Amino acid sequence: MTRTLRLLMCLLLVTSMLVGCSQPTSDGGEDSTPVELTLEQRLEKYAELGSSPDDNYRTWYEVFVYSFCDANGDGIGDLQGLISKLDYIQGLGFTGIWLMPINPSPSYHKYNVDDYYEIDPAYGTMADFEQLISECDKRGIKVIIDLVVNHTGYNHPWFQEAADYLRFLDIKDDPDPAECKYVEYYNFVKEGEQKGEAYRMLSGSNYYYEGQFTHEMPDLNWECEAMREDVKAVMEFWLDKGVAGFRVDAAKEFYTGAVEKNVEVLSWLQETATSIDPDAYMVAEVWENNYTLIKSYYESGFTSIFNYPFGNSAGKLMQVLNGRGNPNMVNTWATALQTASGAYAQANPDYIDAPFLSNHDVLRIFDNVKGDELRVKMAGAMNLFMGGSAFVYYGEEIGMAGTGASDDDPSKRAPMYWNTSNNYGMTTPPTGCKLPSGGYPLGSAEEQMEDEGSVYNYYREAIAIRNALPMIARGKNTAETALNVGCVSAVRKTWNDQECIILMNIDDDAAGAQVDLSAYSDWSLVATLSANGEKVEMDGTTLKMPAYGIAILTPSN
Ligand SMILES: [Ca+2]
Ligand SMILES: [Ca+2]
Repeated sequence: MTRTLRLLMCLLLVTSMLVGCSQPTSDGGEDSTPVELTLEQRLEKYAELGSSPDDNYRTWYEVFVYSFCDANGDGIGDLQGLISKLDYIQGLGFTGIWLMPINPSPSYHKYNVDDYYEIDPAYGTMADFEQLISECDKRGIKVIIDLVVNHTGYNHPWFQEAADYLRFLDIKDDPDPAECKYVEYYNFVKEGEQKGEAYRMLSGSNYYYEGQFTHEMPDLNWECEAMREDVKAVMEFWLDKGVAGFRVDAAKEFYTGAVEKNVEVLSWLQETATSIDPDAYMVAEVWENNYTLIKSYYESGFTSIFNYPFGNSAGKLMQVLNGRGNPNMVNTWATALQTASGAYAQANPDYIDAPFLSNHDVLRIFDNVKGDELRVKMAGAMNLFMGGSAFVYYGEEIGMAGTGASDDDPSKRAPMYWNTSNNYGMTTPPTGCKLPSGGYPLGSAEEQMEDEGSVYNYYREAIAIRNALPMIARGKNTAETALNVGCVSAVRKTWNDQECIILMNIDDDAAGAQVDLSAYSDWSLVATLSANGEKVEMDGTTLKMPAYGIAILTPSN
């Protein structure tokens, strides 16, 4: 069969399917026996359904380079390894990559930066980074990098110069920034002076310095204008290299315990970034579980703040998902989404939500749902359909197992499970990392790519739907309470003149998931997503959803 003929037949199939599922009020006519589409045909269908603008509402993939893919065989992931996996990332539909720190650092995680202008030699060279950006450009993928400026590394020349200066300073003299400007870059206090919490002794001196996280991470002083100018120069450097923006680390700790001052720093970072590149995308880590606090931080005008109140093991998403079978819990999903996103928009009308399920600091989704594949998938779709710029932590798209109860950081940053043979590309676990005692029940990336029912392919389809219907990411969320039936939760998304309604059966049972759509006769079923392979179907005016089934309606033309 020629390629053209195959394409034509595929188009015919797609067209017949689109007709077949276009009317929720089907009365059993000629379309009552819909043609079953393969995954590839469904993806084709979604690609034709619509597309998303090239803006900052993207689907981001968080990569820990160390554990992602090793190209040169030394066991440590590197930029060339990442480049070799760009087709994989693009194949899933991602349009953005967030790189955890790539600057030189003595630690495996690299959150203690010793040089903001270089690439850690274990990861590669600046030429590798430039190649990465150019390869991403070809694939429509933007790259943001971690901007770690609550603190530097202990070995950073700014800190070392300041430390040496203080060590040789006569005990009766006060530090003079004219002699060493870096003494103002950090928060030093003299022995005997009042100091806050988390101050650490500077060896060989009479001084202490603030180090909120560890002694290897001295906190920067945001009162210091010269320090801010240096941070601006760092941002200029990387935006000039072609990064699309920054993920701002530990924004709650710029001034620990002082929200208003942190908000001011975020405003400054946002304004500085957009003064360099008007399209720069900024997302901040503010680890607060209360949405009203996140709202306070949005008053900075910052574009995106990770939605901790919904993500993470304690977040709303996990509460609702693990409250399955309990309509009272499930029915809070849509209203909570409406309330939180409404509050964020009130604080910053231009905000872009930044939902996530997990990241390098928290347990993997597999652990949070005790390895239940259906809930791994459902969590993925709930995250991707919340709206905003959705973030996916590497390995989440294959439901990679973590170590369960083990709460240490290295175990949350385990090698990406590419294949069962543990050879090409697989990295060596960081020191202290415990691998899952039960192995990887959902399989490797390679295995899952061959299986239409895998978590991997579920993610592909969910992201394809998200990309096809731009109002999913960009729309205002409203609870469609009339359709909150049993454990079905319904959210309406409104963006310009486009709308959709997303219905989710957040339950491991199909019995309660029959939704009467007779009042929605001018809406059409345009997309469905099944976690267990059973179909989401219209039966007359009744929408029937399997366990963890999802249906999306748009107004009929
Ligand atoms: Ca390597
Ligand atoms: Ca700080």
